[in-house]
Amino acid sequence: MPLSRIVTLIIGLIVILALTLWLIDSLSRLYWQLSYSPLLGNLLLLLLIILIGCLIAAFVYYVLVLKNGEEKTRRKRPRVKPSQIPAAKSDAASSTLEAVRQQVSQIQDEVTRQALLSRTREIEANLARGEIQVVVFGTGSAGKTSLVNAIMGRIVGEVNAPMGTTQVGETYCLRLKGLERKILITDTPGILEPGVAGTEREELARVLATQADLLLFVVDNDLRKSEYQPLRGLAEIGKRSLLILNKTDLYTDNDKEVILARLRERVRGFIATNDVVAIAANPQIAQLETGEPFQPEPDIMPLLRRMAVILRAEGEDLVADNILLQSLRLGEEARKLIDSQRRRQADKIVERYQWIGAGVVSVTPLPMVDLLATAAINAQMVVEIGRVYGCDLNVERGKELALSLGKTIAGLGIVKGAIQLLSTALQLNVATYIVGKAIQGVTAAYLTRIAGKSFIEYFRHDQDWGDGGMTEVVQEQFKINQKDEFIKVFIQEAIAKVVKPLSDTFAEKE
Ligand SMILES: Nc1nc2c(ncn2[C@@H]2O[C@H](COP(=O)(O)OP(=O)(O)OP(=O)(O)O)[C@@H](O)[C@H]2O)c(=O)[nH]1
Ligand SMILES: [Mg+2]
Repeated sequence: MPLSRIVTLIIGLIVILALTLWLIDSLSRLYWQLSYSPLLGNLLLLLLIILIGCLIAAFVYYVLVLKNGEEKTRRKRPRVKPSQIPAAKSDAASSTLEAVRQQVSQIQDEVTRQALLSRTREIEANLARGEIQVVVFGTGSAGKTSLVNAIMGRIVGEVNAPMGTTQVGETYCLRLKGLERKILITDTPGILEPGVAGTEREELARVLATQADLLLFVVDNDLRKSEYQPLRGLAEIGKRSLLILNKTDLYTDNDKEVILARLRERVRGFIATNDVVAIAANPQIAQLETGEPFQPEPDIMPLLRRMAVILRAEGEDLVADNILLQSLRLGEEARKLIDSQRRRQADKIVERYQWIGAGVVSVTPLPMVDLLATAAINAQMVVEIGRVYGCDLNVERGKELALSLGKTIAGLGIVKGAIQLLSTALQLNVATYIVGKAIQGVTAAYLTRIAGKSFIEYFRHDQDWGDGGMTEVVQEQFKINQKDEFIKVFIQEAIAKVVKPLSDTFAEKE
């Protein structure tokens, strides 16, 4: 409690005490004066008791009502400290980041792992700093830098007619009245510019746009298709965006309204009508009646007003939502990287087992075609693929899975289909009598591959065959592995790994 309040409180108490003493003294005197009449004395006493009772009742009532009222208003308006990100959202972002960090630790490539870790740290730092990032984005020469200049009230970036003036993202700091957070405004290079350098700059601009808490998408006319797509894409990932029609000084009032209406219509559904605003960031020099040149002031008030409303009302949410969004995107990126890392490992396992199976079947040919399907699929391969995906299967379960997949392959007639496909391809490369000897081994290798690839899909989707079941996954893999370019490579490998060893054995026997 501040000192001034304590002093006031003490003085108040002393005054109240003095008044009470004076009151008691006056009343006791009155009582003695009335002592000649006991009735009057008792009446005075009764009056006093009633008065004190009323005072106590009023005090209790006041305390209760006040407390209730306070509670209600507290419940109605949860008081969030202005500089604090809503707790639930920031917690969600923190736990998502924690999950991402755990995912990242599974990535084996050191450089990629470090890069992702540094991005999680960056997001965390943003969460702690809590600045609002406004990114100005749009086609080259739409007037992005001019807008940043006008907002900052001074020349901060180079403005020029040809596209590509802004080469890198430039960030400036701004404070808005009534908003505790700092606002960082980032100017970006234009999108949709020609050439390799243009594409690279666009890539940078897009990265900056996805990091924005609030996006200012600048156009200088109706939206082109090439502008609509990135704008819609960004809105779809949940980016809070304003669409800004710049250079309105070049249009008549009527034309300006027509273009604005058209823009609002085009973005209906993902940008609200009042989030489409018209400005003139750097109006053209006009001529006064005297013939003297005159530079009109930038007209960006509609944008500043809208930005202020949005940032005051949603600033905290925008920051939290964006951090959550970025954490989720990073998580998705890490998930994809882990998926491709696991796939590479699992592919290696399949590669290894397919030729083991081929060798075994070549030495002991099987009497029935369908048996080939069940024999080719090695339970150990299933267990190893499962392990890559973090599933600990025992060999029994591996056998069960291998057997049911083998039966599915046989039931779908894939064995016969594969024999046909592979014999035709082999005949183009080796003598027919060798094809006859080698075909079972080569088919076994091929079936092991189809099975292995199907199991990869199964483990990738958390041990789920999907809506179409095992059959659909197997058919899909058979389709993928029938492609000419794959068969060519496979046959060359089969010749080296199955046909050649077999021919060598025959040659030795002869
Ligand atoms: N008439 C008019 N011209 C403008 C306005 N705003 C910008 N310009 C002009 O448009 C041209 C491009 O402006 P910049 O601000 O450099 O555009 P930019 O979007 O930053 O361009 P890049 O950095 O190349 O992508 C310049 O010649 C500006 O003077 C405006 O409100 N009215
Ligand atoms: Mg620029």
